[in-house]
Amino acid sequence: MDSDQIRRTFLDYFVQRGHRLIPSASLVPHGDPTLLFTSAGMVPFKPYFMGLADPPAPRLTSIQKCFRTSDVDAVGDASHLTFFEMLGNFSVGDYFKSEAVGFAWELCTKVVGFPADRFWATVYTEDDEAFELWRRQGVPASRILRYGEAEGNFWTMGETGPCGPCSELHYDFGPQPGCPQCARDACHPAVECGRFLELWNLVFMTYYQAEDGSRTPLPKKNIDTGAGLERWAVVLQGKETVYETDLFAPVIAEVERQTGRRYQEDEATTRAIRVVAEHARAAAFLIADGVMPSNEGRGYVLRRVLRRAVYFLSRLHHGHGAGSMLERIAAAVIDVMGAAYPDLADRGGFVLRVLAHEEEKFAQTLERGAELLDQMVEEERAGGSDLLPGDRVFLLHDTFGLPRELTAELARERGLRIDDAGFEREMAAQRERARAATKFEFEEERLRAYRELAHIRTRFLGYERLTAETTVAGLIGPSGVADSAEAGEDVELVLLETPFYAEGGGQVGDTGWIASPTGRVRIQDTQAAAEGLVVHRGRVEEGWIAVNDVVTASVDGEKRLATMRNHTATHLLHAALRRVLGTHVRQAGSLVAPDRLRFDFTHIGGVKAEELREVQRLVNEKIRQDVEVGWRYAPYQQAVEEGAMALFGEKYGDEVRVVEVCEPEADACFSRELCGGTHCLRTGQIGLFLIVSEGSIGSGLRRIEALTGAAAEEYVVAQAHTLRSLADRLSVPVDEVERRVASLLEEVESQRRRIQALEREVGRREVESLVASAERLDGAAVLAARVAATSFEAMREMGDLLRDRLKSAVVVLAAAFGDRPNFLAMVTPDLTGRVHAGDLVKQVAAVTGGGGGGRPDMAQAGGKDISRLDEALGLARTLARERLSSPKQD
Ligand code: ALA
Repeated sequence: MDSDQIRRTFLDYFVQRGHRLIPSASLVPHGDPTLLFTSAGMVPFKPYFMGLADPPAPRLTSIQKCFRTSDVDAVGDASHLTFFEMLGNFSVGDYFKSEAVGFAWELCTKVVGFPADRFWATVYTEDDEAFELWRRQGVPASRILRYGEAEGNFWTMGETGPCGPCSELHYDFGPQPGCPQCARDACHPAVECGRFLELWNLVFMTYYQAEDGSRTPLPKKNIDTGAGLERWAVVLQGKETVYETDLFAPVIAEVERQTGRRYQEDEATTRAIRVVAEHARAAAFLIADGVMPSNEGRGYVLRRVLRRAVYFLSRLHHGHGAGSMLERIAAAVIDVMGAAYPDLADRGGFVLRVLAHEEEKFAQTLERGAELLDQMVEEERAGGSDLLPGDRVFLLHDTFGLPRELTAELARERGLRIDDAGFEREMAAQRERARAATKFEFEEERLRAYRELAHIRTRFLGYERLTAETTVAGLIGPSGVADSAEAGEDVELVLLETPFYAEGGGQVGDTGWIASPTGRVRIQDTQAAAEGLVVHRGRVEEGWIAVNDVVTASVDGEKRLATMRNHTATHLLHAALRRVLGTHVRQAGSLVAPDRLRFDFTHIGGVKAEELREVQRLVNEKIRQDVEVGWRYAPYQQAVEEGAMALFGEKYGDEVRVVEVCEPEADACFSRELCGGTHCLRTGQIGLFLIVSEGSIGSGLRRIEALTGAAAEEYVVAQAHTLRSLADRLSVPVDEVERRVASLLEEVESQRRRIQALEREVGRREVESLVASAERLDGAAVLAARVAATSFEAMREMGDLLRDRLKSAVVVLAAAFGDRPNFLAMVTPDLTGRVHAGDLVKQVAAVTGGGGGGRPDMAQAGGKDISRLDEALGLARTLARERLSSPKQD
């Protein structure tokens, strides 16, 4: 069976048994800050299991693309992957253990045709029911093992989330040579000698695990299963590792072509080729789902994977600089996977550009990191150590992206070892920082309250109106669900209907008032706590408010209208960018607030001023045409087929809202997006659109900030005012300001050049007198003097002149600038064996309370106490004399 047949067979089987087929969700989990990546098939269904949202059907099946960071360092062996496809069937409160076991067994042994006598099953220690179920399918009792939590038979998502005991199916390849347990006929799946391969995990999902580790029952009993497509392919295609299956073979072949190496040439080569292939595949999928390389969060994980790929490529190809090897390898990935994942194929061009860009950049970083390493090695050696400390290795890894393996190798070539334990400590500290940073700060109390209120579905009225008469359906006080709250207390109110928009799709939540006959609540924010559960956050300002109160909810209209202008303008901006820059442009983030809009988008390279002007012109043209902004509901698939821009991370749902700006007479719409936000009725209401800034916010990512409506007007008025007063000060009319400023700048520049020339002349004369004052010691000159320079650059220039004149010399110059003493030490190459400029300047600067260092021939340092400058120069002279008269030591 090729991998596509496996996918089809699996899905057909479950669809025929009443399961709704759900397409793979994005690798970036939608609305779940507890997770960096979609790491299992059940992730998009988490709200269903928790009872926070209704599933589209009680039985679901999917093939979910997954990414896991836990095994990055193990990639390269036979089976560990960062990216993989998980086949799964799910029951949300529908069938349970017996059907799940029955389905799995029938599909494996009757439909797919795995030989039944190769299977072993594992069950959770005390799960007699599961044990009995496998027995009934005909699995011999000797091959049903009871494993505890330590062996992985209690599945959890992570620190929190739905979880439950699980039961696994393992495939037995037969005894492995070299395995003592196999030899004694005592081997079992937990031994990990390569004999067993886990093919399917069935989770009997019954609990919710809270942050403190406590487990409470979920509303219903559920089934969540996961089977690795790649592993099935290994067995069904009779291969030894995933890399030989049809999912990887063409990619491996491309790595071989690019590097001129052979897979299985030797162990290290095989591993490197696998890492490159695996990481190229994972990176391509991550980028296609909107992740861009960066230094934090998801982007950092992507960057790490990419850099490992480039590093291993450089090992395979002896040096990088081969250009876009990774790009061509990823093209092979897209060839293999594009049919099953059309999004990957659609965004292929963009994916490849990002990869080529990152590869090129990292090649440079690798070089810079290597230079820095040279410096560090020198310092350590000078200090008599042959160990590169862990914090240095970590710095190279963290700041310069130099993988530890590479640092170790380069250091070894220079005769140093690296401090592995120290590096591990730094890494552990960083992991702890990262963990603390990504941990969801969610008070358990509040989460519990939301689950309690999850049955309430607030109807949103805010597309048509800004006030509504309605009823308080739920109330959350400081310690959970409550009946009432009074003046001074913070509350979250849940209403039966609401005109308040809950933050989403980049648009901020509405603010306003909720008033009852007995009290008033100032609403500062509106959020969706779960699907359909809208909470209005605020503070009771007067009286008190209670559940079942009839209230008037009024949105702050002026703010909301301003927000609507910015939201509609955001859609026009997105469309205009795609017209002007190309259709690779995609929204990567967006903020729609009352006072401004911010739009992040993917685009490699800069945006020219005239392109930006054209974008702004197009948007304003649409505004002047005063086109109607229409919206309607449509099935997701239809909307996407009609060309609606679906954003990354959009969740599959039956009906989506489409917002479009179409002129009646034109056949194509200017803008069409899936969007739940609130919009102007007509584009003319935006009034004016002004881009106030544009720039890069990371590789391949750019940000535009813009204003509309009254904010844009105020901006123009303020700018005009500034220009007017500038013109007044320059005593010219406004349209001559530019010329006047240019001529003033020219004047300043020519003055600067004159001063520089003068300074240089003074410096040259100073050099002459310095040369004359140098002391001679055994043919070498020693010079330590104060000079009038005002920058390190000027000092270095003098240093160079002195070197040329003195030929063999130790020179220390001191100058006062920036209120501080500064030092430059220079040693001619014939003397660096005896005097190290870096060490010298360090000791000298220390006299004035400063520090610094550098190369053996040139170094600089800054000090603090200017009154001790002469003393410092005296020490410089003494040290230089001492070292020059000591015997040469090389
Ligand atoms: N969610 C389960 C897993 O990831 C099936 O193994």
